[in-house]
Amino acid sequence: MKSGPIVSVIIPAFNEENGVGQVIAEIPKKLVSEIIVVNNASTDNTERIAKAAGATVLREPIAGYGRACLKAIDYLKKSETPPDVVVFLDADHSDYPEEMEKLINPILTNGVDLVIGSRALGKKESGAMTLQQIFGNWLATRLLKLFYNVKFTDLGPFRAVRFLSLVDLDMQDKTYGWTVEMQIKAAKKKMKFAEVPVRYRRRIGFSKISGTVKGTIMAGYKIIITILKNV
Ligand SMILES: Nc1nc2c(ncn2[C@@H]2O[C@H](COP(=O)(O)OP(=O)(O)O)[C@@H](O)[C@H]2O)c(=O)[nH]1
Ligand SMILES: [Mg+2]
Repeated sequence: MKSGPIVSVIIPAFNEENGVGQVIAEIPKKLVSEIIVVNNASTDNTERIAKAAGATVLREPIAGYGRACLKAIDYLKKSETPPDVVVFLDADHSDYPEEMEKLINPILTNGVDLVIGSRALGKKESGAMTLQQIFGNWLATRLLKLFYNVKFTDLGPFRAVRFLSLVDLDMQDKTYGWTVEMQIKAAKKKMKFAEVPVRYRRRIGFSKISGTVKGTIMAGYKIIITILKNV
């Protein structure tokens, strides 16, 4: 049984039967108390595989990345032993779960509230991100500087946040605006944030967002709207 700070990992997953088991297997178990996979209306074996790999599985029947994350936060709020730190991680094996410790450490040792794993600062496998995605993240982070005067280099999904700060952020976005909303609100609340370089590789399985025209346009649109509406 793990002692010390309580760390929970939240993995939103929509049809990730080929990736989710490996992602869970690669999470450093000595750091983590609970791995929560939110099955977002998958039609494949995501849920069975996540359970077999040892995760707690929650179900969110309505699609949406943010909605799935909110489901897990609600669950943690009701827990008798709420975590000290929450880590968000995608189910597609693009991130390197073994890098989790460097996301968590600034929170545990340095009073940081939010740590973003930056793919812009880290090493990306060729083809791991589309050009539109790289450009979109660059543009979004420029706008964050312009409107909120904060310096981020990425809106990456792999991130750690102090649980009490996360609750204080009162997250609302149900879909693709989720990551940028968190960064904007942390900036507005003058929370202490940091970035650490993370590596990024080609996903297992098919992209639902950046790899599709519809997903790219919807995500780009939602991210820009979220930046503008919070100013
Ligand atoms: N909960 C939920 N997760 C989703 C949805 N769409 C994608 N995901 C998950 O969000 C993560 C990122 O999606 P992905 O397709 O890899 O997008 P990309 O990284 O932008 O190409 C993966 O873990 C997906 O399973 C959705 O509608 N709901
Ligand atoms: Mg992905």
